[in-house]
Amino acid sequence: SSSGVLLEKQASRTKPPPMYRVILLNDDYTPMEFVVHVLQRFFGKSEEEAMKIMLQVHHEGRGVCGVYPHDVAATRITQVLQFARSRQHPLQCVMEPVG
Ligand code: NFA
Repeated sequence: SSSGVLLEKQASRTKPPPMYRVILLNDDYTPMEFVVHVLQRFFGKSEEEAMKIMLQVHHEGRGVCGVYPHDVAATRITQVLQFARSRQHPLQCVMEPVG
C-alpha cells in the first residue's frame, strides 16, 4: 500500500477510517449570524465560507459543515448542540456516513 512500502503486512499497517459528513439542518428561528458563528467556531470556516454554507442550509434545508472520522464528528455535533441549547436556539445537526 502507499504508506506500507517497508512494512507491508506488518503491525503498523493502517487504513483510512470510515468518514462521516456533519450536516447542519435549517430551522425557522436560529439567527443567521449565530449559524455563521457556529461554522467559524466549531468547523474552522472563514467568515465567507461560513456565510455560503449558512445560506445553502437556509435555502436548501441542509448543508455540509465538514467530513471527519466518527469520534471527531460526534464531538463536533455535541459541541454545536450544547452551544445552541445554551443560547436557546433550536439549531440541529446530524452525521451521515460518506459513501
Ligand atoms: N432559517 C434561519 C432564519 O431564517 C437561518 C438558519 C440558517 C437557521 C441555517 C439554521 C441553519 N433565521
